Amino acid sequence: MKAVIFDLDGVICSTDEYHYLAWKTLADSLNIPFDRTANNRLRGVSRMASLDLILEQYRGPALSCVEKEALVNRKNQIYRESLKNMSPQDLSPEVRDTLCELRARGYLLAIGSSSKNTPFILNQLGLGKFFDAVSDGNNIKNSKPDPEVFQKAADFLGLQPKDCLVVEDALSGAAAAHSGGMTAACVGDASAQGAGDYNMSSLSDLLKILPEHPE
Ligand code: B16
Ligand code: MG
Repeated sequence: MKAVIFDLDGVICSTDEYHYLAWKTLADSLNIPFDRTANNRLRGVSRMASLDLILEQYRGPALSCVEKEALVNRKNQIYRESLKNMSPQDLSPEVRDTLCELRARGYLLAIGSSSKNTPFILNQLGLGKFFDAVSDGNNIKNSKPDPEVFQKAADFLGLQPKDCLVVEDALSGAAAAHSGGMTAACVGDASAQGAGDYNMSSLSDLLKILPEHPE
């Protein structure tokens, strides 16, 4: 491994909870049952694909594309509101120390996130210029489980997929890594479901998986 490509929401930061709360507000307003278990299906999935998953339980009149667009915009407004107060203090010491140690060992570090809010979140966390490459929802056509976001991250780093370890909390993200020819180390829901080549109890386990020097 020469590089580590990190998912953002649910790996670098806990914005997955803000996604959940924003979708929950929207689902409640449409009388759609939605809970944390249902939310796990949305991890790593694009905004519109997430809405489509939620609408599987919708029993109201058919929605037009314009109405669906308005719904995802509303969700994003609620979500962005919760990001406003994020600061570098929201970066956990474990995440910060793990990133710094991996960099000190000589690994390249990248982001591979489905989120179009990635640049804003990285800036809020004080990580705007930290990563060697950022591939996110703004530079892809196909969201996870398609491997595009990770393949672009590897391209940006000038590396082959086999040189990259992907860190993910989503089943869709682990599947994306595998179909892109990459190894997956998982935390959270994806780890609990055994989706990774490595299923970690927390992010700092990366320091046990990856050798002291890139090979
Ligand atoms: P946005 P990740 C994903 O980010 C989230 O897991 C998923 O819940 C969200 O719908 C998707 O980004 C799009 O996010 O609405 O901010 O563009 O986990 O790939 O970092
Ligand atoms: Mg995630």
